[in-house]
Amino acid sequence: MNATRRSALVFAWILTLVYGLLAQASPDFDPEVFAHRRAALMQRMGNGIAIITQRVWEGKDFYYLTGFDEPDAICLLIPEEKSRFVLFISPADPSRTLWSGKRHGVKGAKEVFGADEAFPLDQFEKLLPRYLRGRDRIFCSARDRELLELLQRWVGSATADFPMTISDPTVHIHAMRLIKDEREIGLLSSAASITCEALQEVMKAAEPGMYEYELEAILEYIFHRRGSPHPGFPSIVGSGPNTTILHYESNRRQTRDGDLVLMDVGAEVGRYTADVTRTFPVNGKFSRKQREVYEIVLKANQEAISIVKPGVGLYEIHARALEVVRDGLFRLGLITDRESAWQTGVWLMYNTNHWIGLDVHDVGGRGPRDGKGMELQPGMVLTVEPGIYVGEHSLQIVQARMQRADPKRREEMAAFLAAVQPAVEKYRDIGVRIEDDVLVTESGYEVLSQEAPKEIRDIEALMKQSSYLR
Ligand SMILES: [Mn+2]
Repeated sequence: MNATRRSALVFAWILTLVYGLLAQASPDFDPEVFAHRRAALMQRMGNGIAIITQRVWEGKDFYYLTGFDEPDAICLLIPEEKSRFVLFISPADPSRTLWSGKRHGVKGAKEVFGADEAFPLDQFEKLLPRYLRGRDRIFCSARDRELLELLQRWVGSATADFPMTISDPTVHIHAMRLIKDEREIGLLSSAASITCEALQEVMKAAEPGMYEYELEAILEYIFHRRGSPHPGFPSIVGSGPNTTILHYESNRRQTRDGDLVLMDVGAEVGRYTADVTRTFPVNGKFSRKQREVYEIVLKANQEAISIVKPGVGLYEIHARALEVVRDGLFRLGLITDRESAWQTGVWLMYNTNHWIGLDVHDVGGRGPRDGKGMELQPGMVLTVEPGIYVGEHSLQIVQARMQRADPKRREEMAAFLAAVQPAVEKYRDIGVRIEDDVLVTESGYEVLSQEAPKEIRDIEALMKQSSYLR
């Protein structure tokens, strides 16, 4: 090996090292990742041009393709041009920096985000025709009314060399977002791990008399200390009757001895959010009736997870959970007819799975409604979150429906209400949800949130431990 070659190797080695350190310093930004995604989308575009705007609901798609998350930006992707990736952004401006922080500006758009060309946003309308010319198709979101109106003014105008067809690329982008790569799985896995550690700490610290927001504070303290800058969505911390409110977020109630606490929470790491729910007794010991409801939900959670593997349909996972819940509700006397879907629906009223990712309810759809739903594939990450909620409001919903029902149906509903009354008295204000984050693997599944205990004996044992945060 000659000296020049050796020093070149050493130089390359130092570059790799420095690059590695930089990449570590900012785990959520690696320009290669985003370039790779753009290339994958552009492969499906032929001689088209994609115009993707950073507006509220397109935000995550924009980030997914560019890594750029300042508001008010537009991205062009043009596979057959020399400049394949063009950004229009708000320019760097000291008075804006004073109020709301630094912008990357035109220079940063190119240097940091790898744009081939970048311009201030106010030049978009002027420069767009230049990029449209010679393309045979425009890809833009059907929901982007403002952009569509602008395009309609040009497309079909006298200038014949503008593309005439507009199609929506969203379905392609969402299909890509549905399958997570190694890096995304790593981020979701850290997010889930941090969430589980925080839930463990809350279980150790919890005692009757604490306010829901105190439990929230302990949870989020651990999030921040472990590298999650904020929760991926507002933390749900419901105690007592609040456990039966699905999206309870006010978190102001003082817990009492004998309450269950339901926490539906998720740390965000590198823009990816976990979504985990645990339900536990604030005094550290499940009562007999809490245990009865809890065991059903736990079994539903475990059985639904156990069938996760490639090829299984999303609705099949849900159906398995529902079956276990239905049998349990029948045993408890909360339903009278196993065959009646509406009866089970009184106590479990939602679909028990959704995707997670950049959004906590991530994109990708559920597949055809009538069949088994979307087929699972390796790299998908879904929640499995059955629950049972014995809230007074659920009975009121049945009563309201009764008013509108035909006489036969009304009779059926009245009979139901009368028959379940004793069980409702017994289990009133008990709400239980157990939610895990599950990665579909080649051979089956991996539970990313398994560090948060969910077996009754494990929860009770953990809650006996002392906490430095009480
Ligand atoms: Mn969820």
